[in-house]
Amino acid sequence: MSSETKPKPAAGESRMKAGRIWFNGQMVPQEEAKVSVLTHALHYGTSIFEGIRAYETPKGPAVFRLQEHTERFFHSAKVMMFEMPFTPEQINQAILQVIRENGYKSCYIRPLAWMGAHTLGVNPLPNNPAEVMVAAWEWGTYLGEEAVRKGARLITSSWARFPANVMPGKAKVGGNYVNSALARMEAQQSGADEALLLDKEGFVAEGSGENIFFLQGGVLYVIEHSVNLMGITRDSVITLAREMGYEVREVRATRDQLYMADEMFMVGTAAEVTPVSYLDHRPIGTGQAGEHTMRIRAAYMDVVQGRNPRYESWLTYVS
Ligand code: PPE
Repeated sequence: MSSETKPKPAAGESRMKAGRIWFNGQMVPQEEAKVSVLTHALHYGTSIFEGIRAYETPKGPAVFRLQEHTERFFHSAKVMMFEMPFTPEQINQAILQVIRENGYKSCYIRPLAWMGAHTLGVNPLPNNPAEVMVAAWEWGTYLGEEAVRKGARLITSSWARFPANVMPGKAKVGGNYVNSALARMEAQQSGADEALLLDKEGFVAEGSGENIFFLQGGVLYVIEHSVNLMGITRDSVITLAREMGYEVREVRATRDQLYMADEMFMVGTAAEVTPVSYLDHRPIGTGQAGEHTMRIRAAYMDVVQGRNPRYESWLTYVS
């Protein structure tokens, strides 16, 4: 169905199903987790967030790399000078409580902190301390099952990834995601699954919500941190691939280098490990999901789903 013929929800109609939400310290039904239209973050993008997944494992649901995500959440808060009214340990407990109370076996978890509705005007600080919530919902594959099986089709966005002296790209700030949303809409409207963003010099930066890897001559290359988010999945995949025997090199790459790659894939909490089959209408390798990519994906899924005892320390069991 094209976007024109899809029935549109009325403004304010709830489509998301997140069950019970931890809202400033209280568990409340989704319908009650509401904010004012004068919320500073709604006007100026002054929010910070995390994206975390919990997976079904043989020992019950487990959160993947909870400590690292909570640490990044508080680092983002520091960048934005948010006073956090809760400790990292309280946020960890809130996350586990949300999963438990909603009875999820696996889910995507979204902690969010934002500048509230005390005053408007661009200076956010009168709105401290920040408000905080943790919601979770069931979220399947990020770019669809077909992208996982056959590889995603990407186009290079006409929107560049913002430079480091424009926006804090290492922090997960709500406002940063206007850049991602513009790129993602452009890709989707052009019939692609996802956008590749270049930095202002024209080198490969990242996807709208994923870090980029490619294989060439048996070596696994990963795009250097540069202006990109320091992805936790990226870090996990580098560790796993090295253990699997791959030589992993961090590089600054150009888009034509990707056209010449044997394989390419994207990684992120939501996207997990997603093969890329086409970039800018050119097949990557054979134009299918790469063989090494799928091995790395399988290794990643084994770890997150608790089938690899070596990486138990990356899992926090819910009960
Ligand atoms: N870059 C960007 C810009 C980004 O948003 C993400 C996560 C990554 C890289 C990968 O980071 P990590 O999840 O730590 O491996 N994108 C999140 C948002 C997805 C969304 O649509 O919302 C995510 O994957 O949770």
